[in-house]
Amino acid sequence: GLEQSPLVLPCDVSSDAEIASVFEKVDQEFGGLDFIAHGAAFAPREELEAPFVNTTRDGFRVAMDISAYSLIALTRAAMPLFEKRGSGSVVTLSYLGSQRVFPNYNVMGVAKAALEATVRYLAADVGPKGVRVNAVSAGPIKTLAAAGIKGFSNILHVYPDRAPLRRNVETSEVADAAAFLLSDAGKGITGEVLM
Ligand code: 0WE
Repeated sequence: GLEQSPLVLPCDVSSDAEIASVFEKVDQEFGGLDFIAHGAAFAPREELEAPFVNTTRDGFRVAMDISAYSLIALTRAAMPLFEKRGSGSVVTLSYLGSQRVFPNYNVMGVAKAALEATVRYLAADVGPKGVRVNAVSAGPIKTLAAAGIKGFSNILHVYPDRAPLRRNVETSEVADAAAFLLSDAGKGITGEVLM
């Protein structure tokens, strides 16, 4: 069963060929798909440290490709598998830097704004096929990727002073929100960004 041998596959989300290959293997193994949890994001490190006005054309392109376009590409590739199950649900991860300015978040904020708009356009497009698309906008989490980013640890320290619950979010709380949206508990919710 799945617990004994989960299917773990690498996937460069900037490659349509690798995306196609992943869903081909999922189809072979399971004959359909219930949901996607999308958590891919990347901006070249320099873009998170240099002044925003110095954002490079290539840094912008890479951030948008990996962090926003990949949701469209993965959802498209999953549609035939969702249709085999009669419905599907997609959740992606965003951050409030899409709506407000956070020091150093820079081009990632622009990419998250594009990602959240992508959630709404995808939701409208695939909704008639029974597929829902939502985002969870998590607070800052001390991950390996975040460690060492200029300004990140300051943000982590400011949230407990200002957030309504006076603390940072836990990873399990982000997972619970995603599980809600992915499951039938959220079956009437689409095109939403859940804080
Ligand atoms: O979305 C993010 C970070 C995603 C991210 C992280 C890295 C680090 C390593 C994207 N690209 C890269 N590129 C790398 O080379 N967050 C919500 C976490 C985060 O990152 C920040 C934050 C917060 C919060 C960067 C600056 C300021 C605040």
